[in-house]
Amino acid sequence: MSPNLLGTQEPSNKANISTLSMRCLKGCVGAEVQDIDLSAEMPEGAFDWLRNALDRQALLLFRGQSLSPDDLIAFSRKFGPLQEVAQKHYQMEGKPEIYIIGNAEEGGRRVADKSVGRLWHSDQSFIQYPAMGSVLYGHQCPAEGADTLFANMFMAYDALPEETKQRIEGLHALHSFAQYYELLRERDPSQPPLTDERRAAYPDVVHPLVRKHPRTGRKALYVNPAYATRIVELGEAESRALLDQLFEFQVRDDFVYRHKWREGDVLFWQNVGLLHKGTAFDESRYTRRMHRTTVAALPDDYARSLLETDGRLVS
Ligand SMILES: O=C(O)CCC(=O)C(=O)O
Ligand SMILES: [Fe+2]
Repeated sequence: MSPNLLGTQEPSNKANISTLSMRCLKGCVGAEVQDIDLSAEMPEGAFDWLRNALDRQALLLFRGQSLSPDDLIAFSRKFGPLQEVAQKHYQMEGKPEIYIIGNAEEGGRRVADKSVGRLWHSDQSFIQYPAMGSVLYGHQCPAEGADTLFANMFMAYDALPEETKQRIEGLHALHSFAQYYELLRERDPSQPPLTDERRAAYPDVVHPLVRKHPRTGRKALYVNPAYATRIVELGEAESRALLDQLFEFQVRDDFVYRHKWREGDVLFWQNVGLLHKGTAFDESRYTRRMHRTTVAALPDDYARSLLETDGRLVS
């Protein structure tokens, strides 16, 4: 029996991908994919099936996985080249593709980033060409706390009043790594001040408030409170008011799924259509160790994600 699809009756490793199935997670904010072992070679057709599912569902959950760092890298790489993250400090030794998140220590030294992702955000919206998606693997998970919240921005966009949809089409927000870093330091004073070098490496960038998925064409509300600082076309007060309104709207309960981690869970999300944030846990009682990879966007994806009405030229 093929090791690729647990429970399949297929005699060869060209398992029939119709055995893959999905079930909605809370009102289809995301979906759980069943009967697949991500450490095994993928059966024919499974990659396209998964890619398609990710494009449409924005968040995929796979439970019961057992992934070595190399397995995680190999699985993630099927979806695009992997990127290193800005926080070089917490890359896995010898495997810079893996970013370690949590409070785990090795030899008395903390090797995991414990303050990342605690505000609603879309990964890498502070750079011009944000990554396509991220894969997060629960290697060691606290028995309570440390849930991750996900908000579906396709659903949020669809639910906006028609008048707001019209108002925001054609508007752009400034996204700032420096602002995020300051917010982070307010929460975790052990973070060193932002160096001039890092500030220069991540200058503010501009993204439209509405992007569409580069393959499905579905529109998403693309803004988040961690990085977006102001709307470039509006005056300060108007910009603040609209941002606050959107920030509140976009994380309404209808669009949010709370994931309670079990060891062996893998979550794969795409960044155009999803916001997420981590939550606290009792660090004196529990160890958390998550392994994350970051899948780069294909070169033309950003251009394809702009609305036809967006007047900007993208090189
Ligand atoms: O810690 C978490 O649950 C979320 C971390 C996060 O934001 C990420 O992996 O991109
Ligand atoms: Fe994140």
